Amino acid sequence: MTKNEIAAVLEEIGMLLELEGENPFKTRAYQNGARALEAMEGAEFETRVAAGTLGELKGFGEALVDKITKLQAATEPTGLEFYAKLRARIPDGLVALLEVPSLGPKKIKALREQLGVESPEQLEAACKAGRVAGLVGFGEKTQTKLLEGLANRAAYGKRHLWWDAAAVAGPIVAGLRALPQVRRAEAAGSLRRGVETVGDLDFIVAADAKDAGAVAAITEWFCAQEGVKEVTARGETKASVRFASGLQADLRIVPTEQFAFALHHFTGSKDHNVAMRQRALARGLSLSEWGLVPDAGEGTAKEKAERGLSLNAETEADLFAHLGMGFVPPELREAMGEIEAASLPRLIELGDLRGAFHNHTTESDGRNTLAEMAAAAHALGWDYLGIADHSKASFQAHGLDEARLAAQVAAIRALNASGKAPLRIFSGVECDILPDGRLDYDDATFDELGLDYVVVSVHSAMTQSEDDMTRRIIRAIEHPRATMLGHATGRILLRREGYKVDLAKVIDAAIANRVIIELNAHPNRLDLDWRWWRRAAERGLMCAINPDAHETVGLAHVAEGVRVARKGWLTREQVLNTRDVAGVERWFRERR
Ligand code: DGT
Ligand code: CA
Ligand code: CA
Ligand code: ZN
Repeated sequence: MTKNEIAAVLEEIGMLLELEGENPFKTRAYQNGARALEAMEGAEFETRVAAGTLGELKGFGEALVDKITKLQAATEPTGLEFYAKLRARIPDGLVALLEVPSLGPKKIKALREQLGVESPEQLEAACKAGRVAGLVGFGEKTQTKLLEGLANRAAYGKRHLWWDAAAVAGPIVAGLRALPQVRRAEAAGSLRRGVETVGDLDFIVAADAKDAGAVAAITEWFCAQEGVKEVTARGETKASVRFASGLQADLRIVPTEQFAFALHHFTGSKDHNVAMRQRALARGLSLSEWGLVPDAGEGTAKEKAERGLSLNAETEADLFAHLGMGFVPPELREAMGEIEAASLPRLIELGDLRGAFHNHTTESDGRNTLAEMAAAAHALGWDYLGIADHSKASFQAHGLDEARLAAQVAAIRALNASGKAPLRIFSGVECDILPDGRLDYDDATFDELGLDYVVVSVHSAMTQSEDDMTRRIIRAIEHPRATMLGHATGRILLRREGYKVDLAKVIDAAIANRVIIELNAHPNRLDLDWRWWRRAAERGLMCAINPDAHETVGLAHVAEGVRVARKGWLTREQVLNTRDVAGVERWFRERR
């Protein structure tokens, strides 16, 4: 372990001992030791540990030196038996309490001894019952503050759906670009890479670095953004803020000539950056957020860049070109082959979509009528809209029985024939896959209905074993009427894991049966996950990017589906809803 990692462990040991009621001299020794380590030069630390002379320094008693030496040789804190045992003795909930703002070891100890509180949940209950206010040293005010702290802890610890984060980031980028002092501005980080959940926002801005007034004005504007609840850090060229939702955002202002390098660095991913740096080193270059400088010679990369030794990069494309690469779209920067690839595919774009298949109306659990959905799809410039309401087993979603579905199919047919439909409507259904893998309508019904297509989805018995679930889904895929599989794992991001299923087998079955797997574009699904798509599509799996819209505004979610499809290296040829009406009709016909 490194010096700073060891310091963090000592700090933690101090707190854990204090939780246990150990005497303050002992606990303070660990905390002082941590601080002394942090202040020490890395080289001196290495030398002293190797030579066994750490104990010569003031404050480093024998017991402390022994622990530091053991931690230095270990790869993780539990390599130190003393730590492992200490940590095992203390309930996780108690350790979690240390994260609650304004709660230290002393107060936690009092809460535990007097109220039996051993977790944040128990603390919340005790506060709500008014039992905390009565304790000596607490009071009404502290109780209120603790409740606030608990709520914040839940919100701040959280990641955020990409769609929600993008809604916050969009206006900020636009606002930054509109400032007279700003030359260029972009959102970087996981948001720019299109990752399904986002930890925090990262904004990179180019400005005249020598103009301190300009830099201050940009920071000022950023910190005054609507919804900012707290400015958590503020320097000359950096600032961090926290919004009421708990979402945090970092701003970095760089000189214009560094912009492409900073944008690339803070877009990440970390693994992509590491691989890019290696590629640069192989060419005698050092790549960093400051520039691309010769590796040889005196000074750090930053100093070299400041001395004007960096290659020029107006754009990220220039940066990649210096390393003998074409532009790598941000969505691909996950160190999953994008650096080694001789050439990258032309990825699908939002403008390639001409319609979508999995959408609901008021007939089942949608909030808009068929006519309203059709008008909204037309407004998006689409050529067609597929309607797939729920089937009867999804009774909680007002699933359609045979008669209602037949009526809907007839209505759609009439609308198409009338010439009054703003675009072509395809009639489908989202048919439940029953627990044993049968579909929710019998074959005779399917024959009579004459649907254009069938989406098959799991909505019940989600706790089946992996074997059962895999067999169940494959049986549905093998049904001659199945056109596509809906939300392949049923996951709800940040809320629910997907059901247990052998996706490799499901994908094989889909390919073998020419069944499409959808990329459900709802911001909290994004299922099938992007990590599966590249391999699967290469082997012949067809994708459909489906918004699973339950109201007109939901149709726009396809934009996120396209981003995620790009992360999965998908081209327009691999996505059915880039085809025109005739192309889609042909696919459906060949499937039946
Ligand atoms: P997030 O915020 O958790 O969703 O994920 P990111 O990717 O936005 O990560 P973040 O905000 O911590 O940092 C933004 C980018 O900055 C990250 O993708 C790569 C770069 N970066 C940050 N820390 C490091 C690091 O220690 N090494 C390298 N090579 N790059 C880093
Ligand atoms: Ca981030
Ligand atoms: Ca960040
Ligand atoms: Zn569904």
